[in-house]
Amino acid sequence: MRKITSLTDGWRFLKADIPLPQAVSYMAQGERVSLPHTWNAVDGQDGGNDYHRGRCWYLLPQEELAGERVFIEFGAAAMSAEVWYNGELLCRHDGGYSVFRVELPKTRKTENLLAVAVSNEDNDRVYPQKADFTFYGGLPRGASLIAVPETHFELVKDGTPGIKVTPEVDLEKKSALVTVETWQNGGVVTFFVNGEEKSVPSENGYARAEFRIDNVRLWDGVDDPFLYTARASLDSGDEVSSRFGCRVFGFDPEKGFFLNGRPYPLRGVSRHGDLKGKGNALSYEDHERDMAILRELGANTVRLAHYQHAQEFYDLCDENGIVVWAEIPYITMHMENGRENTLSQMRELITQCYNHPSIAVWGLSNEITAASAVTEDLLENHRLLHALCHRLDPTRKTTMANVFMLETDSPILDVPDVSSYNLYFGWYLGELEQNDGFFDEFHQKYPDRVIGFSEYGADANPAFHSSRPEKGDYTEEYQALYHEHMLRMIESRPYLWATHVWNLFDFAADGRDEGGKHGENQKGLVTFDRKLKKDAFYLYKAAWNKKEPFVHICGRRYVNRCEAETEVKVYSNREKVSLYVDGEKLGEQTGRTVFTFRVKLTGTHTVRAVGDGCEDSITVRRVQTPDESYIFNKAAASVNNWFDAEETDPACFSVMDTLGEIRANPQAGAIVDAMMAKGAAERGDVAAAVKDNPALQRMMGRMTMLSLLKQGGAGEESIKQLNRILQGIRK
Ligand code: GCB
Repeated sequence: MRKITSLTDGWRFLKADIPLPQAVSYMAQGERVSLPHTWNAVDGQDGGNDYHRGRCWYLLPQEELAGERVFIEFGAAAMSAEVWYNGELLCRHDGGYSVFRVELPKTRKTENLLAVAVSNEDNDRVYPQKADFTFYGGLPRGASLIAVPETHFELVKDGTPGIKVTPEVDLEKKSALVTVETWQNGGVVTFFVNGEEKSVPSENGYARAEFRIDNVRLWDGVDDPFLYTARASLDSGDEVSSRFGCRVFGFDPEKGFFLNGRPYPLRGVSRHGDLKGKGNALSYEDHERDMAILRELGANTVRLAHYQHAQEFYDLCDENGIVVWAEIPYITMHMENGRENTLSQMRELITQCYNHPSIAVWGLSNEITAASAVTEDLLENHRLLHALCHRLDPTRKTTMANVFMLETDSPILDVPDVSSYNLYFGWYLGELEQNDGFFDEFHQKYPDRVIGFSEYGADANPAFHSSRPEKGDYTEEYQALYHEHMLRMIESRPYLWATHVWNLFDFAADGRDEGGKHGENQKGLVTFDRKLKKDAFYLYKAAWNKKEPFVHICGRRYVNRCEAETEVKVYSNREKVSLYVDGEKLGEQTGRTVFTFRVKLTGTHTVRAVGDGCEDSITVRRVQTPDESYIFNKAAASVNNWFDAEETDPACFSVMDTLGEIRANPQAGAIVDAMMAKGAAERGDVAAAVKDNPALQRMMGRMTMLSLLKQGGAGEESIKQLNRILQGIRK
């Protein structure tokens, strides 16, 4: 029998990079902590990019342990760890998101001391080192002791669960051939699958058995995520088990993703595994709540970014039929000294997660060319990762999330089995329609390539509102409008094998200070504390959740409005929506997902939307002056007040023309180029990178001069001045 004891309480924590003997002598002064724990729960979420990145100690006195062989398991140690026992170094581990185990010495005393040095210091070897999310340090996924008999299943190698289950499904015959493999140090292994049992002697530490399941019940996505269990036991009494699911995933460049032989477009979100006030030290209840929100949204896929997540969450994905993109934190910047770490993190990810039926793809990297050139070293690193994935797991495909400015003919696109891009047109840069154009062009140019949309999103602080929402204003309304466009664009491109909103939840990005918040990326559809669902959440719910009838009126936090007539938008999964103002019916609409009404404002009004079996209501109020508390970027918002496009002469150039159109005219082009060169000189290297990047140049060419200027933070005078000059040049 295996005895597992969770090491939750009794730890002492020392936030000090000192040698072990000193740590031991200061132990009594250490902070009492329980696991899971991170030392960045507060400073990693409050902005300033000043959270503690260093080496700290966790110490745990232990009484004598029972059991012939005892191993310690860490759910994760972020980012690098040394495990010491009674002054002896047992192991080092690099990579802050994977499980690892080490055996304790057989000579244990009546009083023992477990000491773990954990470090999230920066270095050039262990990923991640450059990304916007907070690199929490600590022991965020707990630790436990595992006592096993002398003959036992493997525990140490790459954090293996000791059992590997491979179902091969024959959809026509409705059967599955299930191969179960185990690793152990001897004995006879008895395998149990679906009521059948087979005994096999261990040979060279390995055993395997095959089972046939007729009339197999498939793991069929959100509709019926049926799970079987495989179990293996040794005559010594040690036992391991794993759930598995029988399913077939397929990819087609034209028809997108397939589940069990039928088209099954993957439509969902990404998730970071952290929470306001807790950092990444989450409880099972936290994971469950996240899954409940994902299910309420109606998503059928999740990208678990940008690293290996807690086993509990992959389990929840298995149970809920959510198809997963799993990945390692090989992100933003390639490090020549980091190759070994990418390979070990990938080996651990696959070894530890192989049995989860929900996982469809292994992600090799994310936006790796954002801060690195496509060098031979980077290419080789990707090829090695790709080969490793196929060696460890011939059943799954590899993918990678490319940054928008990566040229589509870059040789790196040849490495993974299926491609994907992160695009933020309509947020950081460019216009919404450029997302559509990008994929249309890609699909046309590479009709044999499977392409997906791994990230898109816009930040919104639910305190900010506008009736004329604009890119960069951080309003809930712009985020909603952005996603309305993206939803339509995705719905009309079924070839996209997967699409993932960035992000389901706001998350900690201690280096960010924007949109009225310190230390948060606010692209979430739900706030960091999970308490508030932004309007855009209900847009996707209306499109994806077919089960729970609802109507949602947008703008419930946008109470005070200046206009005499306002737009009231309703998101619903019903076909017909009626709107009532102060109890009187204003109108009824038949449609899909988005229903828009015009409502006259005179005073304070109650607006109620009613669909078949559901209703919602909000209050809006007419005010004389704009409510300043709704406006984040007051300077940018004011551009709307003084720039009137109607006043420009369309026969001449203006800031309303795109950079490309202006550049096509030598005179106008020279003026704009001179102006941009001046800006470039002031901004330094960023602009130089843009200059050398033809993809970026093309994208900028499609943007209007006005939007470029606004994004560059140009003021009223300079915009007006350039407009006056351009108006003097006939087209
Ligand atoms: C990206 C990154 C992601 C960031 C996101 C953003 O492309 O992959 O890690 O959080 O952009 O919000 O800027």
